[in-house]
Amino acid sequence: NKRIATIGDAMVVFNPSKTGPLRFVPSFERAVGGAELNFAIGVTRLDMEAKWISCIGDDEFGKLIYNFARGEGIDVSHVLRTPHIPTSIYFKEIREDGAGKSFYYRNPSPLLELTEDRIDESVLDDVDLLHISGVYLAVCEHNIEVALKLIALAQAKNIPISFDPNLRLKLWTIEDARAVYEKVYPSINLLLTGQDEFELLFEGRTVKDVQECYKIDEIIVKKGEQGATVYTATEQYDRKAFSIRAIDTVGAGDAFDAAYVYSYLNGDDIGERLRLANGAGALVATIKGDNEGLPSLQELRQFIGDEKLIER
Ligand code: ADP
Ligand code: KDG
Repeated sequence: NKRIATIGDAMVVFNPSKTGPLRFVPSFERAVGGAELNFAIGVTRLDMEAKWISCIGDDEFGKLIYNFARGEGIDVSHVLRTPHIPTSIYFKEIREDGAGKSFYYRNPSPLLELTEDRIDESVLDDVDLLHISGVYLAVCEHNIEVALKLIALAQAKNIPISFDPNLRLKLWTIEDARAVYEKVYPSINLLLTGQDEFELLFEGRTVKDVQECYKIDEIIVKKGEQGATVYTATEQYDRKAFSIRAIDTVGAGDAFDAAYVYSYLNGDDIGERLRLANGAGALVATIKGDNEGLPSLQELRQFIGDEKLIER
């Protein structure tokens, strides 16, 4: 089985019991989220293996996240615990159209304790791909050093690297994000980005220009209900989204990334990767929660029409 590694914060998520401004929401349902953990769950559900590197609080919520990740079958052997910093949490507001707004309580994050010297040199020894996301880079200043160390380890082993900028302007400024991402782009093979995010980050530069500048093999642009486009040095592939009623789109991008990376490691062609990725993104958007809708391989194949669905 192929194996990916990723690093990042996880949070207890409080999903609102109804849509609209948070101050009018009387109750919440507790769940678990975090972009990188969502990604790890996504690839694990698709029958690959995932190693999630992290640090969580040594508290009740940390135990919940740890058990949750283990329950999903994720390799948690590189998850540290700290008694000094509480596990991160966030509250979600959901609009009528399924779009989400986040209210974070994650500063400081337990990742403050996961310094570069605590990263085991052998952590990528058995790994086929390293996935980095911008949320991780935003959460603590030293995370960029840790990420660059992992990136260097991956490069030394010829392991491909995927990167999702996952821009969170509640965590840092666009200027800071741009400056940090600049250090990451030259090392990556796959850039998985949202369309608006691309425009914000690259201020009018074309995909071709960005691709040539940083020598990125594939730039994958996610376009919500419009689907997605992949740009290689010579070709462009467009695929429409699946038609669904979106309930909660938070996590759709992580699902897309997970399915794309799964299919990439599986050796599928780009059209097939896009079909699976659009399918996984759509499925997550149909269910409340950041990762609850992440499909198994069979559910994904049924949804995209490769297998017949028998309900009863
Ligand atoms: P990000 O969160 O990274 O910006 P998007 O919102 O573009 O990601 O969603 C990621 C992918 O999930 C899309 O490219 C698409 O495949 C799928 N998706 C998201 N929203 C919808 C929707 N409303 N209808 C169908 N597919 C969707
Ligand atoms: O991509 C989904 C994530 O946004 C969500 O699970 C929470 O990591 C998160 C964040 O910082 O927004």
